[in-house]
Amino acid sequence: MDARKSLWMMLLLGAACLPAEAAEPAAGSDRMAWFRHDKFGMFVHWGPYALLGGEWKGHRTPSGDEAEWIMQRFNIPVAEYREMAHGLNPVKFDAGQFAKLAKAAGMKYLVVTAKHHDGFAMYHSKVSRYNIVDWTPFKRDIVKELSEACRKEGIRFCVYYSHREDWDDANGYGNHWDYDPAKKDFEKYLREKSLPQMRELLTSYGPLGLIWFDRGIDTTAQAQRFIDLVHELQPQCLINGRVGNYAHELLGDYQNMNDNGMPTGGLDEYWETPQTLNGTWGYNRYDQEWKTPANVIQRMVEIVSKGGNYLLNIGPMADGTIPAPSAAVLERVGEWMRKNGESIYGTAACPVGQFAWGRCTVKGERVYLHAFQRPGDGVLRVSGLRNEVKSAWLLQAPGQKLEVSRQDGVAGVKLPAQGWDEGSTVVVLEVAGKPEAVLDPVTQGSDSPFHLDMVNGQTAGGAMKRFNRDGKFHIGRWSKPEDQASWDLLVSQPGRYRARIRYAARQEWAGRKFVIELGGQRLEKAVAATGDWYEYKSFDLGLVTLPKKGALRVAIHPAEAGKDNLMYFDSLTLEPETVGGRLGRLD
Ligand code: H79
Repeated sequence: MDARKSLWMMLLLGAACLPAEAAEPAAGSDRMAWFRHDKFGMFVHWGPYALLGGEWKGHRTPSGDEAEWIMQRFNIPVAEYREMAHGLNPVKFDAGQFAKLAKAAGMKYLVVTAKHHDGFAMYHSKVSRYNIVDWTPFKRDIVKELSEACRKEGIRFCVYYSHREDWDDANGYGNHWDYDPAKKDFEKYLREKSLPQMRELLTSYGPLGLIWFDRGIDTTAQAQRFIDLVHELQPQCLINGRVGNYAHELLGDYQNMNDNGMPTGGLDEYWETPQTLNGTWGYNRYDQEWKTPANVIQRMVEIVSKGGNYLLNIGPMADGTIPAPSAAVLERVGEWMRKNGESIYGTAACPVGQFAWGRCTVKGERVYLHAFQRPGDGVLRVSGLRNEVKSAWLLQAPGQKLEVSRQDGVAGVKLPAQGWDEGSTVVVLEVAGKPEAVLDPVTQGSDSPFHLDMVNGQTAGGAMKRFNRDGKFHIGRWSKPEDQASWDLLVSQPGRYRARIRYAARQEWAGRKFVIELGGQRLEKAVAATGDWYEYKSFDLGLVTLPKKGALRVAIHPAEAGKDNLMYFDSLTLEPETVGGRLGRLD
């Protein structure tokens, strides 16, 4: 922070020195406690596709393709794929090895593909003979063995179930090469395969931590039948957001980022990112592009620093072996976790944002600084932390206190020359009180607009920073005046500004009044429908005046209480009116 900015910071103290948004998501209850604490899980993608390993009749799947998609990629006829699946015989499979590897890696839950899009069940289903027990010489129930092994090792057992996609079933979704899409009876598929298999999974393998649905489903009513079934049979079991239609209001207990996705800023909801160790989920013998342990550690830290969970995949081979390179990476990550787990488990999102040298997580009255790289002068600078720093030490050397300086609101921690760890070196800051941020106001350059969005805004009341598959992120869930989003601005050019707002609103929400408070001014406008769920549009709100230099608060909220969401807010832009045309961002 330069001197000018820190002067402004002093002026703003009191006005803009807000407590950081609660790092813990507002939604949820005790059902979410384990999910909030555990942070790190193992994903297992395993099915008949492992036998092909990314190759069909001499043709490899193109690079970037995922090996579990091979049936669809080559439009393999059901009869041929089924014939191939008879050969699945993972004689080297040892469920204990999977659970022990997860445990050694510091993972706390395991999610296995009970049925992927190819329609093959990796458990003994009575609904369809197309399963590992009835269809293969192996004749053992993999889901059962894994569930037992996980319980023994203290790993929470969970299943993945592709509830819409089914390339084997004439009425399932996705196979257009064997079956005529026009003749599909999807309702029959739900009634006769998908929902009954879900019932089997919920009644045969003990308590499940969560069900991981994938690919969404066409209607909210269909999704609700799965949700109701889970709630009826296992009310504690969590449901991921992919249970519902991706283009509608998201359902479920938590949201998944896109595969391998990362939010730009903190979200106010529970979330998880699924990632793979190489470029495929199912086993592909040609994909040897493994992430390094350091890279995996940094990805995990980044996700946890933004309040999310990390679900990391292995793709076992057809004989039941876990590919050695993936096991080796996980073991190294586990070594790091054994030493540094305190800075991951049970922590919450970092209230003070991202640093050039790394990230942070918080727990109680501690801030964990994760240094990915050592700054040239060996000093980790932390700006924006409101609390007094009482003491600092390397997580692995608690006896040796580190020197802490404080200048212009920036804390500096002198790193020792020794004790550097792979991926991330963790420094513990013991601070006075719960870690909170002094929020940097949104500043402007010469003639440049203010861009106010979910990353630099603060939510209060019921308003939440949320994920959606289509529009990526927005602020939503606000229905009454206390549900607000706000920004603190530092005006350097007083004058007239054109205000533009960008949001998505459904027909039912049209006409609701919203208020923009801007210094002393109050602008009241009506929400206009923009189209379907996540169709964002920009609206010109006219000219506003930013009367003087210095601090100014902008807030937006519903004018009065109503039953619906006000809008899915994307951003508010304040553009200086200049002679000879507008400057800045144009939509
Ligand atoms: O189970 C894993 C994926 O198979 C599944 N989700 C993760 C957890 C997934 N389902 N759908 N998608 C991912 C997105 C669809 C990607 C596709 Fe493709 C792009 C399908 C066809 C083009 C990737 C590239 C798969 C085949 C080629």
